[in-house]
Amino acid sequence: MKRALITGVTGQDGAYLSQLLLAKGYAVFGLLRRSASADVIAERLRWLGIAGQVTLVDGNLTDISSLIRALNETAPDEIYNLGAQSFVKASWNQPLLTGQVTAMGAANLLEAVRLVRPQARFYQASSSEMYGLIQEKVQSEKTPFYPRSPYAVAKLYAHWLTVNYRESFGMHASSGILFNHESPLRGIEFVTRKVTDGVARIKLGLATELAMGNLDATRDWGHARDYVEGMWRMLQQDVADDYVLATGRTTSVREFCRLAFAHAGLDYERHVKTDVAFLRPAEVDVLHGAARKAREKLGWTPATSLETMVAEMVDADLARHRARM
Ligand code: NDP
Ligand code: GDR
Repeated sequence: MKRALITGVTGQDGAYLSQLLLAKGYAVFGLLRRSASADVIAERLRWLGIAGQVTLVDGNLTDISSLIRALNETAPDEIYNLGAQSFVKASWNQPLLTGQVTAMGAANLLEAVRLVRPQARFYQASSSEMYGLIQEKVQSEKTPFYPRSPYAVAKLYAHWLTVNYRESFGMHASSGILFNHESPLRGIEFVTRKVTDGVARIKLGLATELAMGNLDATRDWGHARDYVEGMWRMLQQDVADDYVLATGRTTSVREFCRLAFAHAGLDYERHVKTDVAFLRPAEVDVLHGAARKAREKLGWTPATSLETMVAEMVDADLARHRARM
């Protein structure tokens, strides 16, 4: 039985990745940072019905001693570093924390792995945000980076350190440059989930308006369930490498709103307002990925269309709100 350790196990991707690895017969361990709200800790794992099957290990990416202890305790064959301060907008208000967790956290983990579990395979959750002010119309592994937020700068450090540990120490360390991926388990502050939750509240008469930021930004949105499959495939290769995962379709926030409201029989133009509070000091206007390498080398293609995902997310938020009424 293979053993996997996931940092960020309580997040969106951690939950779907746990589900995938459990279905493949892995023993799954998840790093859990201590919280005062212990009752909501495993909410996403519970939502997928797998909370009891993931063994949670105490630790924090900012504390290398806890990472060394977790690696010794769990003896993983595969390590997935998904833990991060992952909300781009918050990274301007908490740039140092973002650096400590998202950049130095990856350094702590890579170093702990090198010291106590060098034979394990390592996955780093890199991001399309690293392309930022895009240098090519469609972004691939060869596109130069131009990060536009403290978050993206931190991710770029972690990305290059992963490449460097592979090249310096021969570690099986891969970096997945993933474009935005969403699901009903997406954090409520991210745009897609904010919209689908807003649609549900308006549909059920709990609200009338939804205040949004830049509606003209475009993103290449896929489903998290498909993307965790790509992460796993990267670690099954004989040789570690870096891969883009994307759908190859880019859609504006405005169009996402239109689709989500329409799924509930609503007209977004009647409800969506713009509010400068949701604008960012520097915006990433367009992201549009090319996942050709992943398709050719990993046999990976995204299975879920944007329309199917929007419908799943709106329906899940309607069900959540109805259950509370
Ligand atoms: P989430 O924000 O849902 O989850 C982040 C996870 O990191 C949570 O489990 C959180 O724990 C954990 N975490 C935060 N700080 C620490 C810390 N100091 N020590 C240990 N764990 C910590 O992110 P996603 O699941 O959406 O994304 C997973 C990873 O992939 C992230 O690294 C993200 O930056 C990256 N990424 C995501 C993309 C996307 O579109 N979703 C695209 C590209 C990259 P807690 O529950 O305690 O807060
Ligand atoms: P992003 O995701 O910054 O791409 O990072 P987010 O959903 O927060 O924003 C996407 C785009 O939507 C615009 N936008 C709004 N965003 C939010 N959150 N709230 C709003 O009201 C709103 N209105 C418009 C934003 O300006 C932006 O252009 C996500 C995270 O998961 C990262 O961790 C990950 O690395 C990248 O995706 C790939």
